[in-house]
Amino acid sequence: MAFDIDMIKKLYAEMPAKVEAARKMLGRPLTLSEKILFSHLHSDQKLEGFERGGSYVDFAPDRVAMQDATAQMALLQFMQAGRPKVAVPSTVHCDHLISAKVEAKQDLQVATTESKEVYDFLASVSNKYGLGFWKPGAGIIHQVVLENYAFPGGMMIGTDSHTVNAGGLGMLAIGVGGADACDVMAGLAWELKWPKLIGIKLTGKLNGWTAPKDVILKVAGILTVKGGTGAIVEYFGEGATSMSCTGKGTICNMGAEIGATTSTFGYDASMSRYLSSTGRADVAALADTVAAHLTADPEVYADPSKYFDEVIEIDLNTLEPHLNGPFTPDLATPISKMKEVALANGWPTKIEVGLIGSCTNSSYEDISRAVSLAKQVSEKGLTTKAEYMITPGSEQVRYTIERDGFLDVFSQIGAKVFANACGPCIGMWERVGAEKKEKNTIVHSFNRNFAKRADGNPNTYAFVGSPEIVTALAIAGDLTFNPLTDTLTNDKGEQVKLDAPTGDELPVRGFAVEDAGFQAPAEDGSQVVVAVDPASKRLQLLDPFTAWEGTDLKSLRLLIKAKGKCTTDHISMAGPWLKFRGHLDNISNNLLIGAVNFFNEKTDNVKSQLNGNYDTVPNTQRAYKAAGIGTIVVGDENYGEGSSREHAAMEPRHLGVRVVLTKSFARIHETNLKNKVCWL
Ligand code: MIC
Ligand code: SF4
Repeated sequence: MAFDIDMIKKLYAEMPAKVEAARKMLGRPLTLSEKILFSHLHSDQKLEGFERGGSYVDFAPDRVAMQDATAQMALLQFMQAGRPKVAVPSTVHCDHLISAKVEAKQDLQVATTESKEVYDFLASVSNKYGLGFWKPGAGIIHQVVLENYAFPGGMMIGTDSHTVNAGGLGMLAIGVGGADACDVMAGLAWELKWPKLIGIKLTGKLNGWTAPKDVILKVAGILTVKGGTGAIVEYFGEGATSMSCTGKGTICNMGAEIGATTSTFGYDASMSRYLSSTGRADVAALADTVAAHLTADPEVYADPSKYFDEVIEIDLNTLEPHLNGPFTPDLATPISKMKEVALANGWPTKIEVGLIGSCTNSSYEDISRAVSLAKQVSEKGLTTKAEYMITPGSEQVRYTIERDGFLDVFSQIGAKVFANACGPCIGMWERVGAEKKEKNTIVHSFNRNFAKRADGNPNTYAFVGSPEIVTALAIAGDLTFNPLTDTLTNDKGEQVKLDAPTGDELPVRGFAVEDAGFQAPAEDGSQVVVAVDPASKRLQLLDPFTAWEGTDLKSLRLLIKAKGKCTTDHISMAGPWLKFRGHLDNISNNLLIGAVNFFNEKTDNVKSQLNGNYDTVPNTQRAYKAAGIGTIVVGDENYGEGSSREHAAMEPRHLGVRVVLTKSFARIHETNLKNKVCWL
């Protein structure tokens, strides 16, 4: 049975009347996104014809999810709210703090020792305030949410930009900063600018080497990293309904990379199958009763340009596999053009490592299709040229793929299986030799490939592809290899071709797991004590920021003018810094260390206007702070692209930056900067 089934029942019971009222008020058919938005208006929010991209509207999301790296700050804020319990079902997932070094078991042990203080804190806060707690090793937040909590027509927020993954089950799931999560857990309304709507019609059917990932790689190429800003992307058409539910999740997941508020798909048979196979036939049965409200009105998909602000059509029959990168997820190259493009750009073509998994691409279907390629290595007398690594998305998937013999096949090609956690995707990869900063190429099925993201090496060229393409390229060890047309030389000196991947959408024998890693909270948590050691290096209780003095800001000094891309990874780097996510002062020592100084093209090297000397950004800023001098940070376009981490907004404020001036901001970062944090 599903978690929180009564909440889902209530929502579905009220949905028809709410949808009808909105349809009547607007006097036209509704898109799916509008149906979900209108059925989640906060009780104090008046129903009206909101202006897309203009009106600020109050919502009541159904649930909240937080991962360990962001939950610490969100829960430190929630503890100040004075509530005995969270107001809506909420969960915490321990996935970001586990380094990938040796293999799953050993790495997990290291993490549970090293981060014990943080895990204990998160577990006891969850226990006290009624949040579900998913232990380290249980899996990556977005996979665990998809397997357990996501449901068609629901609205959730999560303190991670890839919360949008749950759109694969027909939700509106939106990434936010911790202060927003704190508001909703405290029973307050959640505000969002009424989004614009982009409709993407998928015609035809995926076939051969092409996978759901290629849809979003293509879309990212069309829309770029900021093309989805302020918009919900709604997918529809025969190509959508013929695709698996987890494939839809992959597409929605990477919608974060085009800046979209979220992405979603209408309820269909693939979602019903997925719900049933993950033990939620009850949710599928309920959804069937309101199925017409869980997708757009038929008129909308028949004439989409009338209802969406922008419509894109993609023919899956002819869609080619893509590889996006390096250094940005929107630089899309079809596999047939890669050779030419790579050589023209001087990208290193030898592939050192292929990595599959992550929250984006670790479904049973993904793994089974990748395994169908790994099997061909011994069948065809090949050897795998690159290293190959797997990070499963959840213990349920890991256990099931082990049972079904997939991990054995992978081990025959020398694969390493890391913990069910973020690992290499977020820089928690202790890659041997990365410190030498050598120019090299990796391919992965994750979602982001900003400089330094996976292994901290600025010279690692990372390309994003489907698990199938990543596996084929790891076997070939060559970025210019096109598995659709090219051959490989086997141990007999023959030319052999890889057969196109095949796999199962869902495990034929069903999912299985021994310990999924869930810990339910205490019925009455009032006696649970949450202790934070004042001497801790990892956790620090929050003090309110000083309020604005009410007068104009004058005589500010320029801390840094950042050149080019300045993502949240540049502003508050992850990897080794993740351990300080619960300690604002300590993590502030990474402030803007990845940003390129416009004037000398260096990172973490700025001129102090106090003494004319060059120093690191945090040192320079701390000196201004000590002298009581406010500063200004200047950025370019789409500043703060990427993550939901509010540290990127809190650190500058904590250290005394008064103004961030840019041509434009990414949505979540803008909200984080403006946010009145709820403990103020
Ligand atoms: C990411 O993929 O960048 C992260 C790490 O999951 C972040 C969250 C964070 O910064 O903690 C995200 O996408 O929001
Ligand atoms: Fe974790 Fe990477 Fe997914 Fe972020 S994108 S949640 S770091 S696996």
